[in-house]
Amino acid sequence: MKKIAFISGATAGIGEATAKLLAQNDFDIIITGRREPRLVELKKEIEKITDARVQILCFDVRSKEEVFNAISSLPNDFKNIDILINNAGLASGLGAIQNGDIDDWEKMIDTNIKGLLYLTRALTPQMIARKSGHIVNIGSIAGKEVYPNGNVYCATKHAVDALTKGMRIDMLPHGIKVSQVAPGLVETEFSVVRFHGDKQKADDVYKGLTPLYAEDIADAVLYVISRPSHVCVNDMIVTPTAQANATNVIKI
Ligand code: NDP
Ligand code: 8X3
Repeated sequence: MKKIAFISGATAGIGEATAKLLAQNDFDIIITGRREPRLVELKKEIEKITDARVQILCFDVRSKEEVFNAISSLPNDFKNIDILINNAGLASGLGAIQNGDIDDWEKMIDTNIKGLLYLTRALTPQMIARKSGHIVNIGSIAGKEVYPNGNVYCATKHAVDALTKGMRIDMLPHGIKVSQVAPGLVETEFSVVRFHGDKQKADDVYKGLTPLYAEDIADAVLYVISRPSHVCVNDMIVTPTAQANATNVIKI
């Protein structure tokens, strides 16, 4: 029987690439996000090229009611989730704290921290009951270091870093692995979202370097979840070769 992977934020970027790669590597998948048409398209595309079973759940991770209702609506043959990939997240805005937009702050805190917590709370009891499971949190280089104007986004990713460590301790007696993959610059819809739809500003972030692509992080996730049962990758920081840390990037 195939393992079941639950991927939050599969309508774009890292989540979408991870869904495709896992489906091609013998996982059944649950794909989630707010944009239902994209989930429907992705399911069709994956079912055309693999024999994976694909289940769609459309909800907003910021709403605990939506999260818990979505999980309890899963059909019986999708209820035993082996792998939770907490990927849904965003940056909204980039600016000094004194000029910060409080709505942007709340969006990031509610999505990146509270959404991850709701999903983890909803899905760990069945993992504990089966004494098996793996949680992979998508953190960031911004969860390891702070960069100018990154303030609240960096804080949310530092929270993901801390939660990953805390969750690993809590899950230890239950035989459940907890890992983090922490990427540097990945060219996805991330910067378009950060700059509220300003495509030009978003493109400038990656201009002059070869960034990571979503597929590179999907590959890292697949590596993390396909280790033997006695091996747990705790943390994996992945940057483009042109990036040494959160602030040192070589552009041509
Ligand atoms: P994208 O914008 O391409 O994808 C973000 C995904 O998150 C979408 O599927 C989106 O789905 C989902 N999402 C956002 N908000 C919500 C919400 N409220 N409810 C449900 N789903 C939501 O960005 P990335 O693929 O780059 O980002 C994925 C993760 O990787 C994020 O956690 C991000 O912080 C992290 N990351 C990204 C880096 C980068 O440089 N790109 C580097 C380091 C980490 P929808 O809008 O349909 O709901
Ligand atoms: C996304 C990477 O450096 O743009 O988490 O914040 S960065």
